[in-house]
Amino acid sequence: MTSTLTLFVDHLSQPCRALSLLCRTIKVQHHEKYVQLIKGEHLRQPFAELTPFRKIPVVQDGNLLILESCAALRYIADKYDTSNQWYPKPPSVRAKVDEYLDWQHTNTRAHGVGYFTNKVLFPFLKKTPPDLKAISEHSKELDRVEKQFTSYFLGPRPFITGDSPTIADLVAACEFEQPLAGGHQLSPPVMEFLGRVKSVIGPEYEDLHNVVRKFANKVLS
Ligand SMILES: N[C@@H](CCC(=O)N[C@@H](CS)C(=O)NCC(=O)O)C(=O)O
Repeated sequence: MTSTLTLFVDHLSQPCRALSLLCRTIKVQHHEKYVQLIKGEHLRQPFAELTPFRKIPVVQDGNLLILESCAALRYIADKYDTSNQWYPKPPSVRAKVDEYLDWQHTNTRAHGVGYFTNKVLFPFLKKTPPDLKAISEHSKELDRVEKQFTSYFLGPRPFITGDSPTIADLVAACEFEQPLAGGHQLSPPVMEFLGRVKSVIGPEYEDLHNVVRKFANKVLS
């Protein structure tokens, strides 16, 4: 089968890493086109004509264009993961995957990005000192998110729906790695969870996360 699946990504971005890791793990043939955020390439042609939102990731599959990462993860797993592991078909299992994917936008994502942006990205882009008040507020919220993630979403299970990770776990891991790269101390259960996701994905997990870790280290040093 000739694949026309194309991801427009920058691995500094956590949803972009989740998409690349999914495609590489399920070994679907695809192209990754890099759109460098810190150079502002997402705001200029040729990328900008693809999306009115001017954000990455963008996924193109033939004539289909998907501008939201969770929709794209669901689509790719549904269409290309022949094992059905990453977006399981049973409605009751799928509901738990979707529940986390909906929750994380205003929880894990909002506060992980808030922490990273105020601590690393804005000081780099705007050459301003880090906003300590904002960082501390996001850090506090992340503590709450980590507790709720561990007690409710994981419970006694290694992954959100049981013994194998799904796209919900992949998204959770990639989002938690962002504030971790910026220096936020994650709780031991969340660190153990990241270790479990990493051991399923293999070396690609470290390769892609090293992009954001190296960038953060450079800005913070
Ligand atoms: N809801 C969107 C959010 C996408 C998003 O915020 N992307 C960020 C990178 S993680 C971006 O492109 N930011 C560039 C900007 O806001 O100028 C998704 O999950 O796909």
